[in-house]
Amino acid sequence: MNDYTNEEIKVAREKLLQHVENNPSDKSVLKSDIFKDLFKKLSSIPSDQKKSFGEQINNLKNEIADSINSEEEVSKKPPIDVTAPFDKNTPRQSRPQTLNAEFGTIHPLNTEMSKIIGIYSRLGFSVVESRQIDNDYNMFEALNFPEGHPARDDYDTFLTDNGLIAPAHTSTMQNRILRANKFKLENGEPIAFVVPGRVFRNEDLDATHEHTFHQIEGVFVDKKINVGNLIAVLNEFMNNYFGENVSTKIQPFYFPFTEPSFEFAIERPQSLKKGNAEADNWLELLGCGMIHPEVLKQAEIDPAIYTGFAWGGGIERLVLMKNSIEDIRHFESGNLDFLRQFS
Ligand code: FA5
Repeated sequence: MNDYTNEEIKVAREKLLQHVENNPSDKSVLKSDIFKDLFKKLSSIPSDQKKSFGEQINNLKNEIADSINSEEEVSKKPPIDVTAPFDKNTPRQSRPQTLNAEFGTIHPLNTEMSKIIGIYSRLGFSVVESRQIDNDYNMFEALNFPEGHPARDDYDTFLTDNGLIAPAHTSTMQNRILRANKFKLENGEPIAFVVPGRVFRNEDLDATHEHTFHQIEGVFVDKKINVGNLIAVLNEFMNNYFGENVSTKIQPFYFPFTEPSFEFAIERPQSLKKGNAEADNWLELLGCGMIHPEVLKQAEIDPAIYTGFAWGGGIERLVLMKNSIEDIRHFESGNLDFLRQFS
């Protein structure tokens, strides 16, 4: 900090700094009348005061020149990147510590989701993402669960104060997809979509149940479609995803929105088998069936002309089975030792 003892220098300094604040890059201030007056004064004061007064004028000139330069530097800096986790213009040593990129990995669920979508795309399915907040119509009504239907209880999830729903399954997208694409049927093309998405359930947690997990829904409608087509698509997917022929089984089940309905299970890998009982060695991967005529009617598609199938499967469970992971809760645990095994 410069030491200005002369009152006139102090007054001049205040005016000059004020000017720089208002005109950050105006270099002409260094030649302004304020400096001219100070130099005039220098020639008229007693010689024993000249040295000190002269030094103070020079110091003031340097100080003002520096403040102009630093303003200029700021204006030369690149604009702030609002997506950066800190202001890129802060000096390196004052930035928050961040993890080196080499310690990060893509989350295994994202990697696997891409592979799963890739397989269905190659089989001819288009992709639409599901919503994370939905309404009663898409969650229940459009899927043939009228008000008071007992099967609504199987999909206990979270509600907002104004009655919106965190969807318990990706089937909430069926009506939207059917409605938006029924023109394809009229043009002689099938409706073929998969719908990845995050779903939510009020659930007791264990090694195969999470409260927030991911599903992928499939919807296919055309003329003359039957259960054989459904099973063929699912087996083709499984063999592609697991890279080998895996043992699967399909057994009757009940969903209000498919008729007939099935559960599709896969044989656990050796390390995840739980006991000798038949039921302990299979894991339910998805629910499926032929789209109920009521669901087609809700989308204004004539069930006397068109039929179709749908399925909805858990992504986490697929990944568990593929990698012999013993507990679904690892995925959201934030345990880096677990996550890094997938890098
Ligand atoms: C359904 O969600 C139906 N919407 C599936 C369906 C779609 C049937 C289209 C017919 C036509 P379900 O509740 O069984 O069905 O769940 C489907 C799959 O999601 C299960 O097989 C399982 O893989 C996964 N899943 C279900 N609950 C959980 C959970 N709490 N944690 C992890 N995965 C789960």
